[in-house]
Amino acid sequence: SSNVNGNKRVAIIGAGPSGMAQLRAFESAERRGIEIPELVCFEKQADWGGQWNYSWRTGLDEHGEPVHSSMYRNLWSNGPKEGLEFADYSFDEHFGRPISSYPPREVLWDYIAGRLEQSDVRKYVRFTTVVRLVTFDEATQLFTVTSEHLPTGETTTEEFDNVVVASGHFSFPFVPTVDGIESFTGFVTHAHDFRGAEALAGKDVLVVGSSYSAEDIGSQAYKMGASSVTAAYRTAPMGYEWPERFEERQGLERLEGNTAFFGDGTTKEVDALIFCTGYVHKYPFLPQQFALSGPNTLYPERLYRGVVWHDNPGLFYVGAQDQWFTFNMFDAQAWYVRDLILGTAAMPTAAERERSMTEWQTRYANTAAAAADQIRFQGDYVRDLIRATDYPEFDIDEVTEIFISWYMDKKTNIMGYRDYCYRSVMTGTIATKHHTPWIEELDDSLERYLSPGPSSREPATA
Ligand code: FAD
Ligand code: NA7
Repeated sequence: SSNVNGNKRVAIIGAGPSGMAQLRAFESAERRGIEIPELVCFEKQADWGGQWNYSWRTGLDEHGEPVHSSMYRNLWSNGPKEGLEFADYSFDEHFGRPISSYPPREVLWDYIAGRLEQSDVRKYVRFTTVVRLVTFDEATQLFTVTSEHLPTGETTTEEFDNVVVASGHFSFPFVPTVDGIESFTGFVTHAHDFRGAEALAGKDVLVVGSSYSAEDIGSQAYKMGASSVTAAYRTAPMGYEWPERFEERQGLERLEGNTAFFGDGTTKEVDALIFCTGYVHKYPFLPQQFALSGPNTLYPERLYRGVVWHDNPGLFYVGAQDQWFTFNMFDAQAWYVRDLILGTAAMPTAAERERSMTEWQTRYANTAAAAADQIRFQGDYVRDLIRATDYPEFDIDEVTEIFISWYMDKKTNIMGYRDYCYRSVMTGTIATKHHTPWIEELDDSLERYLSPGPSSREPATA
């Protein structure tokens, strides 16, 4: 069968953490002497890293393409790095010493990229090349991928045995409307186009939503000196112990000029409105019969084991679910997808896939809404995949506990949780405290992060 694999061609769409995990998975098989298919990874940006590859641009990029990344300058990991650590490439191995539990964006980008820089998989990536269309030929059982090299406009059409969709799903903003918003003269945007909170200093800021983006963009605005932050939730408040100048209110009902009206009958004058209302699954290069749609969920429908497109099992998705686990979950998925493609894992029959999807869907439907239960569900999902592959097994129960502690830390100290430290389940190393508390740190660069920092020259305090 090795010969068969050598003749196969696999397209990977996207070189973010999920596409990079797929490259790594094939490379690790190759290192064990297994013949791998010809890989072509299409990446519309000029570098890899997906969301972690920061761009100052918003709207359309220099080629007129929608800007992919929703990252902002000041983003620091919103969960402990001990929850996302790769099982085959530790933070210790990359940085050569312990670091803190919540590194800024550039530090995480460096870590993701560092794992692949030890191999030559970059040769498989066609950068600044966007996938335009994927079709499937029933007669030949091959996929046709049409792509465009953006700098030259050159269009290429090629055939592949398999396609792995790793294009992310936090790029196309979901933007509801608000009655009266036409009369609002302040600044309006969506989290996707938010790049930094400095310009919000002295402003009364309204964020709409109650998930990660509302929490963190609200916190960034607070950190950078907003006069006030109001978070308008639809279903349930975040419920943290917010500092003064930060509050939650139910339901943004309407705007009249710059006055916001809430569900409890109160009003607030605001200068800036940021929709933190989430994203939609959108795959402009996929015909409807291949395109995932629906809500941001831990178990999307029609995906066997969260990765196989049930209606055409030659097509895979990596990273399509909502995420507590991230990088190591993408690895687990990519290793399993690799084994299905190589034929070292058997593709179950349609009936078996149906049975499995129903079982997991039922279990998911019966999972309580509480964070701890949702985290455990995803932990079990990741474990199931890892056991099916040779990805290094790690203590998922302990990682689940780390996530639950993180969740509690936020309850006790929403503006200070990033100063807490966790122990790696991969190496046993305990994270070190960053030299400067998050709330005071205004320089998010890798250089500053790895420097001894100002406090090293000051006498130690308790
Ligand atoms: P992406 O990172 O989105 O990468 C997809 C890639 O596909 C991109 O490089 C894109 O250019 C490319 N692409 C898309 N369409 C095409 C096309 N048609 N042709 C060619 N290439 C294409 N996770 C954490 O673990 N910790 C965090 O702190 C954290 N913070 C986040 C903050 C924000 C603002 C957002 C939006 C997400 C955050 N995440 C965080 C979750 C994030 O989704 C994952 O960490 C990770 O980036 C997902 O990887 P991915 O490869 O699946 O998708
Ligand atoms: P999420 O996690 O998908 O959350 C979307 C939020 O938007 C959620 O609180 C929703 O509230 C809220 N929402 C959606 N529609 C509306 C309307 N119409 N009105 C009010 N509120 C609404 O997206 P995020 O951007 O926070 O996070 C996505 C990723 O980016 C994540 O992985 C992070 O790491 C960064 P609901 O509870 O449904 O009422």
